[in-house]
Order: sequence, then C-alpha cells, then structure tokens
Amino acid sequence: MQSDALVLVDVQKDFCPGGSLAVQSGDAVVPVLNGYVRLFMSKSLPVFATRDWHPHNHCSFTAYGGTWPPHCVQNTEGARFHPDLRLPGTAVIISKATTPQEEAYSGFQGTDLAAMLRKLGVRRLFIGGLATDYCVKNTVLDAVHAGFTAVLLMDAIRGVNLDPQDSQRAIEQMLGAGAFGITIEDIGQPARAEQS
Ligand code: VGL
Ligand code: ZN
Repeated sequence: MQSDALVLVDVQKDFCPGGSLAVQSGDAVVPVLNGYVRLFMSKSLPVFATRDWHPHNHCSFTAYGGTWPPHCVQNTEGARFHPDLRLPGTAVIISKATTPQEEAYSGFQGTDLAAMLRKLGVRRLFIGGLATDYCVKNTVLDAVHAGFTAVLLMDAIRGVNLDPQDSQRAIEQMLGAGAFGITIEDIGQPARAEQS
C-alpha cells in the first residue's frame, strides 16, 4: 500500500549481545527485520530507522542520575546499527534523545518523524526493533496517539525485561491502545535462512 512505511527502532550494537545495554537475543530481530526491509523495498515503500543517539553526559546514564549504563553515545561503536542489518541507502535515519537533559524513548519525541511521514502521505506504520518495553512501546503508543495505524512486528521485537513480565505487559499495552500485531508470514513469504 502506498501509505505504508517501515520503522526500525534502535537496532544498535549496544542493545545486542556484547553491547553495553544488551537485550537478550536482541540480535535475533536482525534477520527478520531484513525480511521486512526486503518486502518494503520491493514495493518502493519508505523505510525509517530510529537510533538512540545520546551525548556522553545524557541524563539516562547512572552517572547523571538515570537508570542505564552509558549506551548509544553519539559516534561510538555501540551506537552503530547492527552490522548485519540491511539498511537501504534510502532509509531515513531518525536520531533521538540527543540532548543531555531529556530522555526520549519514542522515535516521535523531539524529532521530525511525524512531519516526514505526513509529508509522504504515510498513514500506517509497521514497527519493530529494540527494545519492546521501552523504545518500541513508546514509539508505537505515540504513533497511535498521532493518528497513525500502528502495526507491531511481533516476530521482530525483543525487550530489556528488568522485570521478566515487562515485554508481555508492553505488548498488551500496545495492542490495548489499538496497535495490530502481525508476523512476516501475514504479509510476505515465510522466513527462510539468510543467504550470504
Ligand atoms: C532504550 C533503554 C534506554 C530503547 C533506549 O531503545 O528501548 N532502552 N535507552
Ligand atoms: Zn537510551
């Protein structure tokens, strides 16, 4: 559909195994998201990728009164997208939480994302990535509140789970707010092993 866009949330090294704020099996979203990217590119639909892009002294870091270890610091290795993510050259990168004093879990918060989507005539967003219980959740909820139809990619999300139930609760909250849940088999070919 002409009014669809794919939104990849924070598929960054620091949220994957080996990173400073690693999400369990965070890297498992990568091959699945690559399948969605292929599908959207084949239909010439826009792809957006958000990234957590913190200054070194960001308020979410423990040393500055926050709850997280330093992660996704601007221009560091950990802030890079996962190397296996096949981000198209045409993908629009949305940097968020870029100022020291402000946390922003949502890709819409303090960014041009909504304006860019509206300019393109996008009405429905397919959203997946990291982490289910923080940035995916807040991005999906903001999408719904901004009037977009939000489709949660159930097979391409993983959560931090400070409490083991957090991801499940986040999913219930998103679906309860009006988001739809799908897997790639609902809209494309069944997933196959990645070709190298
Ligand atoms: C995120 C915790 C801290 C996320 C970002 O991308 O979900 N989580 N910063
Ligand atoms: Zn962060």
